[in-house]
Amino acid sequence: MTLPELTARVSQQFIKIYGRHPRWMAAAPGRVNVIGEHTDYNDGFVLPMAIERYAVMAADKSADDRNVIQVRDTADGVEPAMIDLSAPVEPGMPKWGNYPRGVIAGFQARGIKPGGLDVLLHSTVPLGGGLSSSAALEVATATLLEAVTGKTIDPVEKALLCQRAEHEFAGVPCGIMDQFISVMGRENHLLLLDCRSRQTELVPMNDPSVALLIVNTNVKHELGSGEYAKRRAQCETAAKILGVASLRDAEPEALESARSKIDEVVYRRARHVIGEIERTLYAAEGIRASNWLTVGNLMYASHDSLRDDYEVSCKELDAVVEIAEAIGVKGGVFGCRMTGGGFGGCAVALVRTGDVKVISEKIAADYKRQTGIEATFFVSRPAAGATILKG
Ligand code: GAF
Repeated sequence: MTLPELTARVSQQFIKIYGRHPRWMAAAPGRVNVIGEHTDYNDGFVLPMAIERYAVMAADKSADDRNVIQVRDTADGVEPAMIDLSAPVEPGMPKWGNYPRGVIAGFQARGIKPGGLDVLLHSTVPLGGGLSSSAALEVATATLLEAVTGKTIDPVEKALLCQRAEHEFAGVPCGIMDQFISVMGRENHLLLLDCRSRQTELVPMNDPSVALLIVNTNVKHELGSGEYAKRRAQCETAAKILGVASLRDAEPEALESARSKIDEVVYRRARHVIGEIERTLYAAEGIRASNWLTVGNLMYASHDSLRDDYEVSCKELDAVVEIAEAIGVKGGVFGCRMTGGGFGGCAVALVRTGDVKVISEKIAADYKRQTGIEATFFVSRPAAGATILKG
């Protein structure tokens, strides 16, 4: 469904649920990371793109003038989040409401007061798919509040406000990639983001002969499980031992010379990060030059490193990548890797556009045979970042 179609549909649903037209609407996309995984919180580089899957929010002033933001979800059986603005906003139940809560608290902290609202949320970003459904929800909330209050926040500040919501209200010590791309995505471009300087460079990705095929293993990924925080801590330990501010500053040779002083697991974590930062820069060069073989090989190398050194893959993601690799360039696959935090969720494959259907069918059949699970597939062009749709 295109964004205008989605907008019309959510507007209709708002009318059905609240009995009047929405006055404001906003959307923010999910993302797929082409390469640069677990590098953002190490001050490294990432290369994501926004996808044509969105969290859409529609709103009107609260019907009964209460100082409460009520957020309903269009999905059946989801408990609404009631966010009372008469006291400082804090984490609470239902848990999903902590994403909008955290963003509203961020606006309050800046002295921006949205007042009571009736809000409807509809998201087409698969939940737990590693495609940043939570960042899309945070950024959609922030964009909606910008529309409601007429106060625009600088894009970098806005992404950081949403990241803080995730840290403080959802308890996930994430990096800055997901919120940045959801705010700053551009149609037909990947975003090369330097997570240290926060400088961004748009990398054109508009060659119609290739496509990014997203394969959802339909194994849910959970970042709150503690493994993510553990990886972050291991990276900090490695940086400390190497005497650098972050792994961005570590040379591969320095890591090798220090190997005997470093715990074996911590050593492998650092090896992934240092290698991945380098691969990301090479991949950006490859994309600029439409050198799809090189980009594809870097994607495979990234996956191997995430599986063996960083240990954030799972057997289902490995199965998808192995099937894709077996199809090979002859069958139209240049490269494939897990994408996002890991432990389930999606893989992303760089494929020849004309072969998308055959490749999807082959992966679906072999994956089902190996795991008993139905995978789901979609292709997305690089999409634009968050936008005010109405108001
Ligand atoms: C998750 C986090 F939210 C990101 O900040 C990033 O670290 C990613 O995992 C791994 O690259 O999506």
